[in-house]
Parts: sequence; structure tokens; C-alpha cells
Amino acid sequence: MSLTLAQADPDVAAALDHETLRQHEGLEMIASENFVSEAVLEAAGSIFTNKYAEGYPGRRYYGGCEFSDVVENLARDRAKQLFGAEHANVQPHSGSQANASAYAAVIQAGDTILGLDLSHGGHLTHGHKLSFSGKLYRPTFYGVRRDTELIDYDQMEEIAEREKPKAIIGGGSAYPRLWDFARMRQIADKVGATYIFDMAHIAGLVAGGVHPSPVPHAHITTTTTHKTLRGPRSGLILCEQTLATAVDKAVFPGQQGGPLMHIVAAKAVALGEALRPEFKTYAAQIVANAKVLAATLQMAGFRIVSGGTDNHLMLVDVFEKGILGSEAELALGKAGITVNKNTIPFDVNPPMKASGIRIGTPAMTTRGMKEPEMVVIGAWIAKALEQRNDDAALERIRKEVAELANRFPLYAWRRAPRT
Ligand code: DSN
Repeated sequence: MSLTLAQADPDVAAALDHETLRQHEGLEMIASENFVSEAVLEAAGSIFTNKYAEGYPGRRYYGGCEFSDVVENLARDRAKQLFGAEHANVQPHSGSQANASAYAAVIQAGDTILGLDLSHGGHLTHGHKLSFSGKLYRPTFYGVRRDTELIDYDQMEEIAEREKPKAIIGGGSAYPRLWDFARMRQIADKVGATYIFDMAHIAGLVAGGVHPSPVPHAHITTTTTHKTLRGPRSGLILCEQTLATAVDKAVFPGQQGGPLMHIVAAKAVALGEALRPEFKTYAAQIVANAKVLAATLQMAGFRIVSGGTDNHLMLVDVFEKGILGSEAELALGKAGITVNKNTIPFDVNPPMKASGIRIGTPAMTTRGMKEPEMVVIGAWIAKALEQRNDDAALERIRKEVAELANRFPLYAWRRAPRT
């Protein structure tokens, strides 16, 4: 029991060291990633991982849960306070499980759901045929308008009236603009559907007060906790009190067994951090950085889907310049800038190639980067895409990237790889 990781398992230790170096020296621009605080990391790596705590605080199926109750109550209370919600369930292991539980709480297998098309910025769990959501329920989709690339609420209403969905789902993983929560609720009420909003991408912006909140409008709001919210990799559900019992039952025993108590503890820490005033400053900087980065790329001649961004992410239409999203992802990776290829609305390319890349600012904002760094990064992205077939040029950018990254250190305990 007393061996260090390096002694017990040098292979895993080496991979961990390399990953540490990768995270320190690269520019993490994947819109859904972030860096947690050392406090969150400590809780996530804690001995709460040893504990079974099936049930809920005060009503567990195992003994020895008194401290599990403490952290789960802290997480629940902080989530309610942060988002002004009547009820919070902090046990979902992930955003997908949060969504599965939210649906199970209010609809039955075979019922119709209406979500944003994945290729228009939605998420797999909003009805994609390969996900449980498209297999268990009857999926229908709304999308964005071809001319503005903004959500088409008139189309949503038309489809809702025709298809009579039992649940209307908002949110997604690649939509750079604000949502009209009130209009969605109105449409849901008109057809008698439950309005579920998945705020996974924007939860930190909502918490920081720089993005309107879906919580007062949606019957159920789901989220991950690790994106802009900057917590551990996990999920969370907020709902009206009238749905609390159904949601809790849908999570446990409906979808999951024992909660991951080390992650629940880490969620409590992250939610506590998000309640502090400095989180508002952080959230505002994420958005300011995204706007500057989008404008820099536009000035370099790139088309940004919908003409810009209101949140933490942007979609760049690289195919307009004859570059596939997959080629762009690869070239930027060689230059030390991590992004992901992404389909754009009405894409003519398949998802594994895609016409776009998705870029986000939450992680680099955590490292302290501001507008001037975004201008530099935008110029590097443009240069790397232009010189995508020149490995030497990409390597030169990578060196400059590492220099910038080193000026914005991440964790104090950074180590050089042992192999
Ligand atoms: N995979 C996440 C993202 O990158 O947006 C969504 O679950």
C-alpha cells in the first residue's frame, strides 16, 4: 500500500507525466475543456473514492456515510444557491447520465422528443440515432436558419405543433449564440411538453452572470460540471421542487448505483469556487477573450459561423478555404494548439472530416490569458492553417506556443517526464 504510482506502475506514471507536460506546454482550446483548481483536484483524488453511498443524504443503503452526507449536502446547497434552483441532484456521473435521468423522470420509452440537430450544434443525447436518446425515444429535430445560422424558433414551434413532443430539449455542444429560453418555454407550454435545457457548455457563464439563465424557464436544467463551470468531470441536475422526487429516483436507482463520492466532493469545492466574486471576473473574461479571438480570425479572412460569438466558443468554417476540419485539427495539433474538428450547419462533409473547427477560450482564460494573448493565438491559428503542410513551420509555431504557455503556468507541481 505504500508504493508511489511511479514505483507501483511506471507505465501509467510515465503517461501521467507526459500528459502533465502536454497540458502545461500546449494551448488547450477545446471549448468543452478546462483546468480545475488544485483544491478540486485534491478532492477528486481523495479517499472518498473508497466509499459506497447509494441513496441520498440521511437515507443511505450503507453505513459510514456521515461524511459523504456532509459533502453531498454542501454540493446540493451550493448548486441551488449558485443557480437559484429549487432542487439539485449532484449524483449524475456525467452529462449524458444527467440527461438520461432527466428524460426518465418525465417521459416514457417511445415518447417523442424534440432537440437541436447534432449537425446544427446539438448533442448526441438530444436524440441522435446512435445514442440511447434516439433509440429509447422517438427523436425529432429543430435546427438553425440557413441565412443567419441562428436557432429557428418558428421552425421549432411548427415541428412541436406537428409532432407533439413530450419533451423539448434546448442546449448543445457547438452553438455560439444566446438562447431564447422564454420562447422555448412558451412553445413547450403550447404543446404540453416538458422543457429540458442542457446548459453543459454555458453553465460557468450562467454562474458568473455573463449569460442569461435557463433555470427560471426550464422545468429541468441539466449540465456537466467540467466545462465553463470548471469542476470535475461530472454531471448535475436542477429542477423545480415538484419534479425533485422523480428526478432523484431517475438518477438512483433509475440510472446509477453508488455515486462517485470523491467527484461529489470535488463538485462541492468547484461550486463553492463558482460562488466567489472572482468567478464572475473569470466568466466575463472567457467571453471577452472569445470575442477577440473570433474577430482576429475574421480579420485573417476566416468565416465564423453565425458571424461571431456570444459565449465561450466559435465555429470556424475552414472548408470555405478548402481545408477540412480534420486537416485543420491535425495541423493545429502539430503547432501545439488543441482544437476539435466539428461539423457546421448544413455541412457537406461527414463528421470525421467536417468543414469546421470548434475553438473555445475557457481553459486558456483559467491560465490568465487575456485579449492580447488572444490576438497572438488567432494569428498563430491563421498561420498554422495556411502552412498546414509545412511541418517545420508548424514546429516553429509550437516552440512559440510553448514559450507563451510557460508564461502562464498551470500547476505548481509540474514535473518533467520520467521517461
Ligand atoms: N463532448 C462534449 C463536447 O466536447 O462538447 C459534449 O458532451
